[in-house]
Amino acid sequence: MKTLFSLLLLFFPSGEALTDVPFGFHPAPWISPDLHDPAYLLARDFVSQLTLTEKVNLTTGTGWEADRCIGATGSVPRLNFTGLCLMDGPLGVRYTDLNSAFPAGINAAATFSRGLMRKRGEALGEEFNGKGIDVMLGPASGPLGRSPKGGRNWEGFGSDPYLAGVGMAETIKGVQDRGVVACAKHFILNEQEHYRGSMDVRIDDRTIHEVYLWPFADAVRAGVGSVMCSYNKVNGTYACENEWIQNYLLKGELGFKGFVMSDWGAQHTTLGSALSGLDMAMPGDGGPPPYRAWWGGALTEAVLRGDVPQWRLDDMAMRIMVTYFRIVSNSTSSRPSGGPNFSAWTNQTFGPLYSASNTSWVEVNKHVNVQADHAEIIREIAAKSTVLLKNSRSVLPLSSNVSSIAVIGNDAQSWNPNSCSERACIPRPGTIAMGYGSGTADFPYLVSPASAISARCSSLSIPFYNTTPNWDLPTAIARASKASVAIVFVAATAGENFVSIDGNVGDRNNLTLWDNGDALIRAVASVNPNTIVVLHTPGPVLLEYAATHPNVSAILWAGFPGQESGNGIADVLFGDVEPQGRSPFTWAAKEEDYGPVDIVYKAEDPKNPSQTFPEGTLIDYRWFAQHNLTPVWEFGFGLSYTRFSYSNLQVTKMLIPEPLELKKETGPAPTFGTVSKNLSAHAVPEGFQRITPYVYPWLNSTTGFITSNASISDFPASARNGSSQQILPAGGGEGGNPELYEVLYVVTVEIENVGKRKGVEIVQLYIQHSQTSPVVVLRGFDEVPLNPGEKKLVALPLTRRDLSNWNTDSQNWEITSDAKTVFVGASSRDIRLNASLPL
Ligand SMILES: *[C@@H]1O[C@H](CO)[C@@H](O)[C@H](O)[C@H]1NC(C)=O
Ligand SMILES: *[C@@H]1O[C@H](CO)[C@@H](O)[C@H](O)[C@H]1NC(C)=O
Ligand SMILES: *[C@@H]1O[C@H](CO)[C@@H](O)[C@H](O)[C@H]1NC(C)=O
Ligand SMILES: *[C@@H]1O[C@H](CO)[C@@H](O)[C@H](O)[C@H]1NC(C)=O
Ligand SMILES: *[C@@H]1O[C@H](CO)[C@@H](O)[C@H](O)[C@H]1NC(C)=O
Ligand SMILES: *[C@@H]1O[C@H](CO)[C@@H](O)[C@H](O)[C@H]1NC(C)=O
Ligand SMILES: *[C@@H]1O[C@H](CO)[C@@H](O)[C@H](O)[C@H]1NC(C)=O
Ligand SMILES: *[C@@H]1O[C@H](CO)[C@@H](O)[C@H](O)[C@H]1NC(C)=O
Ligand SMILES: *[C@@H]1O[C@H](CO)[C@@H](O)[C@H](O)[C@H]1NC(C)=O
Ligand SMILES: *[C@@H]1O[C@H](CO)[C@@H](O)[C@H](O)[C@H]1NC(C)=O
Ligand SMILES: CC(=O)N[C@H]1CO[C@H](CO)[C@@H](O)[C@@H]1O
Ligand SMILES: CC(=O)N[C@H]1CO[C@H](CO)[C@@H](O)[C@@H]1O
Repeated sequence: MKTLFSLLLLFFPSGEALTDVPFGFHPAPWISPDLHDPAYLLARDFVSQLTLTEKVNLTTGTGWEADRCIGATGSVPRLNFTGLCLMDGPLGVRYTDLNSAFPAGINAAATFSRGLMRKRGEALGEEFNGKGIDVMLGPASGPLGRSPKGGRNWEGFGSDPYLAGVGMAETIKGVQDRGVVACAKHFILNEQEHYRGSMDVRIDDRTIHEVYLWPFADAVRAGVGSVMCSYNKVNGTYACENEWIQNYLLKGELGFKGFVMSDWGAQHTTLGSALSGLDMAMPGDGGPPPYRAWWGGALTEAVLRGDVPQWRLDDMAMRIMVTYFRIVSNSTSSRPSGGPNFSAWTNQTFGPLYSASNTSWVEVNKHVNVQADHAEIIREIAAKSTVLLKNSRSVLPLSSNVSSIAVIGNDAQSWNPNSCSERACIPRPGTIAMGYGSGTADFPYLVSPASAISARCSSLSIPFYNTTPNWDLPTAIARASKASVAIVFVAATAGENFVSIDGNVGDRNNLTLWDNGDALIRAVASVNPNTIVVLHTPGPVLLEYAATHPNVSAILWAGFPGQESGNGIADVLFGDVEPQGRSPFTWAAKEEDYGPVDIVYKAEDPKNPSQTFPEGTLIDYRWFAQHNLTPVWEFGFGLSYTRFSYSNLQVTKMLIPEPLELKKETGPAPTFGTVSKNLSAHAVPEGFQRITPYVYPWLNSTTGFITSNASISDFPASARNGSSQQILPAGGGEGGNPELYEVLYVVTVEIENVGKRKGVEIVQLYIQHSQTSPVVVLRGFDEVPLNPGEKKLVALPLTRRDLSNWNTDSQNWEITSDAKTVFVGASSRDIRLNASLPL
């Protein structure tokens, strides 16, 4: 442990060292040979034929805007391998046309429907595949949503790790089933946009395991092909250079077999990134001269110098190619050959193949329509993700007996939603259906609430009025007082820090509505007793006044529903779709109630911003439970148009299978082919025409090395050690030790629809790990459609992992001896039944 301790001191100089780590954080784990896996065999045959520079080409992007995609790797022309095309983002293909704009991840989460999450993933995969894209840069569970104001929370699946893990796994399976590699991002702790490029997040071992790493474990278990390391630092070291999170946690403990790519520009060194487990540098350029890249030619030099062992480079290449052969080239979806059939960098039909060099003008945009029938699933998710937060006097669903309807607010209106780049519009004359930044896509169209509701009204012969004055309250009041029902549409937005709206640099500056929204609600409610509020927001806003206002009869959160926004909300308002959305985050009465999780807007030391997470595992509803705080609406909350009763909770202990015989050691690191020591063999071939400013893998000089190897002394010898390594106790399979996923108990409960309408109940299962804490955590859910009077038995499995806590000493999951209770109910606070677990 002595060498380990000094290693820790070296890399975590001001952090607390772990004790008894059985396996250091070096070397970077390699994928073990799997001779039963056809993808492994194909990759082995392919990589074995590659020269050093060809291998390096696979690991390094060709540079920002060099090719047609957001990211593109080098190619291997000798073997007809065209390289990989990587594109944003998590809700649709960004920077192209004739694509769909799907509901955001936060809406997929709010459906609490594994089936809809999967279908959304499949449809996304079909669109990326149809454009000739190899890697979709999503889904995201980082940020997880520690702070409700986090700019990119809406791209992911809400602030509960269990729900986020399900969202990740279902999306990944859907996308990859359609022949596109998914990318789980951003790994890890990129919880805020302010200072994201330098923020040092200092996090304890238990919190990272039980909260932030959890959804990534589900992603790895689902077979995700790639992971994107994030911009921030973790315990003093940049994420993409961090041997603890990449070598130890991701590749060691979680057994990740795909490749790790850097976020765009998140790589900072040649050796640090290579030896800590990075496999692909994106976008490839941005490093120092002469190569203008941290990898490319600089990595070729590092391998020739021996600073990066051949096995490490070979493992990078294998991880990329196994993934490619497993997911892309084996796809049953027809994939046009020859790379993408669009360019991210121009909307014109003719344009440069090589955008940064403005050369090779061809028909670069084929304008392939990939939308198919995806509008249907988009509309279904838009409706089923709508969370009915309040419905007093049963004002909803609306029916033909309503004598008139007024729609009020900018946020209901039709407009050109693509009129501002990155969806960062101020002022915004129309409805909002996604956030801003790189997690966006261009809308093919956007159905506004006003147009959809107006169409409904005309078919039901209900007089319809529409007004837009967010700032002109007298007009809003005049209109609202004349209608029998007034529907107010209000919004807030959030996004990524490279664009700023109204001073919101990605993260929201406050938790109130934008554009005078609160005043508009109050004005309308002051005169109309059937005021319905619809919210398009990236997360919670402070709405206690509306929740308790007698004239605000209904409140619905519609999130960021995508292109079918208006149809989706109309389906719920008029009762064509039963509301089944449940809030994937907690709505506090006041901001302080969330705990010490505020965004660091102004760092004490702006050059070295750092952040601890003092709340530990207690984010969102867990914090409220621990501190006995009452939220306005809790995590998991959502009303229905009918009512459900819960009965007959039973816990069945399953047979505990024998522990699996795990391999205790890996084999030694394999190498594929040989690397010539002859420097001339790695020079640019004679007569090769460079495309400026492409990043290439070739040596700049054949007489000696140009880059410095000075920093190799920063690394312990273990960083280059390719001999057999111990397998971590919590490891041994994709997603960790396979035993963690064994079902130990099955919880059954009967649900009955005791109302007069059909409806969908979202049954939720929470676990209390220890009686000394009031905190319960989500560990299961199911979507249960029921007709009036119908009753169903629902079975919810509980795995070893679900019942475990992370033990920092043993570095393993452990079911503590504390008594544990199972709670089943309709939200994190609306618990209907409980039972103790027979341990
Ligand atoms: C391709 O997919 C088929 C069907 O799922 C599977 O049997 C086969 O092993 C896969 N091949 C590769 C190279 O992954
Ligand atoms: C590396 O990729 C670039 C860009 O695709 C290509 O021009 C070059 O020939 C490749 N180099 C090797 C060694 O294959
Ligand atoms: C590459 O493609 C060309 C043209 O289709 C073909 O003639 C050649 O055999 C291919 N080479 C390899 C190594 O597959
Ligand atoms: C990271 O820092 C935290 C807080 O200082 C500490 O508790 C934890 O042990 C550190 N992790 C590692 C791997 O050093
Ligand atoms: C392409 O068109 C979209 C939608 O109108 C627009 O948002 C985007 O800025 C355009 N991109 C370029 C490169 O002109
Ligand atoms: C790019 O090339 C085209 C065609 O050669 C030319 O018309 C255009 O001006 C160039 N654009 C820039 C920015 O150099
Ligand atoms: C309309 O009818 C429904 C039942 O169909 C009833 O619940 C609701 O209160 C009525 N609304 C109005 C405004 O009369
Ligand atoms: C909150 O931020 C939004 C957007 O910048 C702004 O419109 C609103 O006025 C702010 N709210 C308050 C109370 O300052
Ligand atoms: C509710 O609306 C009625 C008009 O129908 C109005 O008289 C009353 O003041 C409103 N209540 C509140 C609390 O604003
Ligand atoms: C080194 O490689 C170059 C180019 O491939 C070749 O011409 C030369 O003969 C090689 N030198 C030795 C010593 O093998
Ligand atoms: C590489 C690729 O995706 N090519 C397709 C682009 O779109 C045309 C249709 O216009 C297809 O024929 C290509 O196969
Ligand atoms: C140090 C060195 O040799 N740099 C060369 C690298 O290649 C570029 C372009 O080919 C030359 O301009 C540099 O002199």
